[in-house]
Amino acid sequence: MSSTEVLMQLVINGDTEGIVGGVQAALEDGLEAKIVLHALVEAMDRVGEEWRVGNMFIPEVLLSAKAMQNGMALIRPQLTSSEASMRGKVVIGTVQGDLHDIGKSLVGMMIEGAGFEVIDLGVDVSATKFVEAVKTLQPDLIALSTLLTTTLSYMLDTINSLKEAGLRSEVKVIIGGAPVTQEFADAIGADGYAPDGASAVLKVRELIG
Ligand code: B1M
Repeated sequence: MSSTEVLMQLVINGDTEGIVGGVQAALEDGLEAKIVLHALVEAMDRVGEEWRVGNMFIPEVLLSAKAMQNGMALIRPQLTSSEASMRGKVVIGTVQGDLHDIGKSLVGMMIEGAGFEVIDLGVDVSATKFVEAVKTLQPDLIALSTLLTTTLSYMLDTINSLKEAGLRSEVKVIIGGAPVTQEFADAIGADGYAPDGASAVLKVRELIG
């Protein structure tokens, strides 16, 4: 098995401890952090598919998610250290009702790696919390993530709450996550949409870079 296949297998098996040694060994062997990241993301996609067809269950998916996070923690320094000078401030969070953490954290990490200061509000972040964060932290941009179709409406709520607080013109808003589309972003008046981390970096640069 190649080292990326080993990493994928560790995530799929939910081996939360083994992944630490696996990623360390891969990095020591000279594998680039972005290749490691690619393997982790691909493994999580595989987990999603197995879950969708009923071959995996939530406790197993959670272990895989934890393994993925443990692996990501090790490559974080390489992904974020390249351009340390801060080009602008970004607040990121997963919207209310949604507990999915991985994609949002990954996108935040990539934006940070591109030289922006990133403040991660976590998951299940209400519109009120985003508004508070805009008031107190004064970011240039907020980045909203969701993976559930049922929580898409909270993206609109957040934008409406910013308008009601008179803050909409103070901050750019980008949105992303599996069910999000450019059409949806246009419909709710977001400044941008990005399908993945790399596009999110480009969008942030375009809007505030
Ligand atoms: Co959830 N879940 N889940 N889940 N889960 C999905 C999203 C789902 C597609 C699975 C499925 O049915 N096939 C489905 C959503 C269906 C829908 O609404 N359309 C689903 C569901 C239904 C649920 C529950 C409702 C299940 C239940 O309880 N019945 C429940 C909801 C809980 C809640 O949030 N209130 C639930 C729970 C969970 C777990 C807790 C078990 C776990 C999350 C653990 C954690 O995050 N700590 C989990 C997981 C792991 C998944 C899957 C398997 C993987 C998600 C993931 O981490 N992917 C997922 C199926 C899948 O996606 N294949 C699924 C890896 C990650 C790197 O990709 O998050 O897509 P992703 O992020 C990408 C892009 O989307 C984008 O860039 C990222 C990098 O490329 N992106 C952005 C994300 N945010 C962005 C923001 C941006 C720009 C781009 O700018 C701001």
